[in-house]
Parts: sequence; C-alpha cells; structure tokens
Amino acid sequence: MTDIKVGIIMGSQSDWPTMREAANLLDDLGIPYETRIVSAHRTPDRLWDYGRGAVARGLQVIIAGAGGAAHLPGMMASKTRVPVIGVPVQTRALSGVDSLYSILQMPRGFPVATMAIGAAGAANAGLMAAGILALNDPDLAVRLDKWRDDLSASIPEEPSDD
Ligand code: RP5
Repeated sequence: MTDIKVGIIMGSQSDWPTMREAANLLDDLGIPYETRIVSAHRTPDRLWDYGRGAVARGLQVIIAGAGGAAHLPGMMASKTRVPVIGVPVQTRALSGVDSLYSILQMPRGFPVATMAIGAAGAANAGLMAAGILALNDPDLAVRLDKWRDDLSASIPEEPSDD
C-alpha cells in the first residue's frame, strides 16, 4: 500500500497535455497521485497488471483518458472495482466525439463515470476524484469547499468590455 490514492492513466504521451488538467487540480487540492501511460491497444499487459493491482496498492480512484477508439477506461473498469473516471480526449479527425462514445456507452455492470470532451473534462475528473476522496477526508473536504467557493467568488455579476 502507498499513500497514493489516485491514478491518472492515459493511452499515449499525446494525451498528457489534456490529462495534465486533472493533475493540476489534484496539485491545487494537495492530493498525491501517480501518472502512467497505459494503452489498451499498445500495452495491454500493462493495462491488465495495473488493473489487477489497483485495489491491493490502495488506489481509490482511477482517472483514465484516451482518444479515438478509447477503450482504456472501459477495459480498466472491467479489471478493477476501483471507480474509473473516463476523460474523452479531443481528436483531430472526429473532434473527440469518437472518444466520448467509446467511453460513455458501457454495458450494464461495468460503469465508467464519463466526463466532457477535452480539458474541461480532465479538470472535472480531478474535481470528481477529490469529491470522492473528500467523503472520508474532512481536511480535503474543507479544501474542496474553499476551492468551490473561490471559483464562485471569481465570477463577476456583470459582463465587462475589458
Ligand atoms: C489513443 O490513441 C490515445 O489515447 C491517444 O489519444 C490516441 C492517439 O495516440 P498517439 O498516436 O498520439 O500516440 O490510444
């Protein structure tokens, strides 16, 4: 067991600019995490090993991002009961709709909590992971509440021309 409760995994190095948004949120909230490139197609054995070991290693949430034929989140959900939050990475050919549909339409029994396409979805995945962990971590709950309050306070009441 390690102190790390969140795994951020992605299908390719090319997904990292998107998935970094999830990592940034976890950094902001003081949540340790690990990052791995785990491809459903290019490194299936790595996917299997990661999923098989997730519970024993103490992971409590897995954020999985992939693009195109984005099978990583669903396959990870098939391999571990650790909740999987899926991030559809935006693609050039089909704008990420391919990724979204690949991740979203899981069969009954093996859910993936699917976020929006791209950077906003990755950031929200970090916040969703924080919300799950905060259920059993009062200090984190206080930090997350403050983060949310700060965001609300930053929104002006009126639009400006600046
Ligand atoms: C997927 O294929 C990855 O998640 C990535 O979004 C996409 C393209 O990968 P690269 O060809 O850029 O490595 O497996």
